[in-house]
Amino acid sequence: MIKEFTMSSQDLMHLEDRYGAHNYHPIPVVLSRGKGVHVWDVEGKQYYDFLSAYSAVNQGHCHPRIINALVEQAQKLTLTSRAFYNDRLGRFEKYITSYFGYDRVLPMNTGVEGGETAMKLCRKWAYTVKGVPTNQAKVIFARNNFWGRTLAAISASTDPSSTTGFGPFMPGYVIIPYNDLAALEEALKDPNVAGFMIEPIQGEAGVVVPDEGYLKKAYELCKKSNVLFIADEVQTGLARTGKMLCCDYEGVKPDILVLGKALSGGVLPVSAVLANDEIMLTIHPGEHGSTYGGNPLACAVALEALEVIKEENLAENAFQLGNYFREYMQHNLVEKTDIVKLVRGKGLLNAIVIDDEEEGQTAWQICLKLADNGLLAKPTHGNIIRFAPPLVMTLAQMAECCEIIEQTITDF
Ligand code: IF1
Repeated sequence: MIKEFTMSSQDLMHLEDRYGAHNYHPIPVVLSRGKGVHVWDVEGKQYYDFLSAYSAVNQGHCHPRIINALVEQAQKLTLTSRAFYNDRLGRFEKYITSYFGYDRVLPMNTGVEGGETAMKLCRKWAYTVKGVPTNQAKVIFARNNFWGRTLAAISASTDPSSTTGFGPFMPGYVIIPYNDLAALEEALKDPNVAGFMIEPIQGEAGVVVPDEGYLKKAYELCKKSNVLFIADEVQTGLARTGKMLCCDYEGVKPDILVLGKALSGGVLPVSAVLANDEIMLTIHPGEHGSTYGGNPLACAVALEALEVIKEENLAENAFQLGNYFREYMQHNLVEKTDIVKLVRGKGLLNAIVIDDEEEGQTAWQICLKLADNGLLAKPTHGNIIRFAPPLVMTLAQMAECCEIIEQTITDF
């Protein structure tokens, strides 16, 4: 252990600035501890966490059961690679496939690896099952999608900050407007389309909720054209939106389901792609994988993280508290101030849209004031502030946080 000497937030921010890549612009808060819905900075100031590491700590920071699973397994066996079997993977595979109702799972690490895996499965299925001519498969995405930072992921992006300076891009992509069934119907006329990958709610785009029935209709259009419906539930999944999966609101069962983030309760990167045999078995030994994919530590942690979601009824809690949050914001900010234009979301994935001329400045300033007032949130896309606390929050805590948000914004 390197000899620890106390460093201030300023010192630590300077270290990151001097020695780290400048690929982020964080809120100037330096965190050193987390527990449940709270995090503390190095000076000991307590905050409510309303970002939840972008929905990776749905179970709350350092959930005791998940940490115990981590520590216990870490003292036995952490990584074997898939060159050998291990005694955690099969148990995890059985558990998660019955948990979501699929034949099989392909375990990976980050959310974007889950998306890449879904893309490879979709293309492989197109060539070997659907009969699309080799290297002609196309995948449809919605404008303003976000599924990660790899070259395949940003090739689907319509956000210049994700794409500028990183070309050339992956071919075989079709981009249509989100929440537009006519555009989807038109795009599906191409017989070489293999899949449609969609976020049930667009997170990064600013918590954009599609019309009621969009997912169901989109799924049906895909089935009519023998195209795979791929749900990217990396951010919306695992109880975040008030159901176990956001697709559950419309009874849609994706052909390929991508999970990540809270799959490990924010303890280490774990992602997973679920599908039935016809799709999953198109990939054969040696055709896909990853050093850490399905490692025993990840499996032990993810199994516990999934159990916690069910046993603590996190979806139901998110559903109830989400209604409280949106009603409170609607009555006390949208209807009473001209600074908050609207509130939107499902469960505990919500955002408010700030009416600000100087693009994004006000939202940023509000988030700095929220931090001063003990609540952490961060703007996405300039004038939108996402509010997504851990799903273990109590109603009393939510009420307190709504007052903090209201007070901070009305003081503006
Ligand atoms: C960062 C955004 C959110 C995702 C969906 C796949 C991934 C993500 C729907 C890839 C990741 C993260 C990335 C993180 C911030 C956060 C984010 F602002 F970047 F876009 F949540 F909205 N599908 N989203 O949201 O998962 O590879 O990151 O594990 O700092 O880049 P990943």
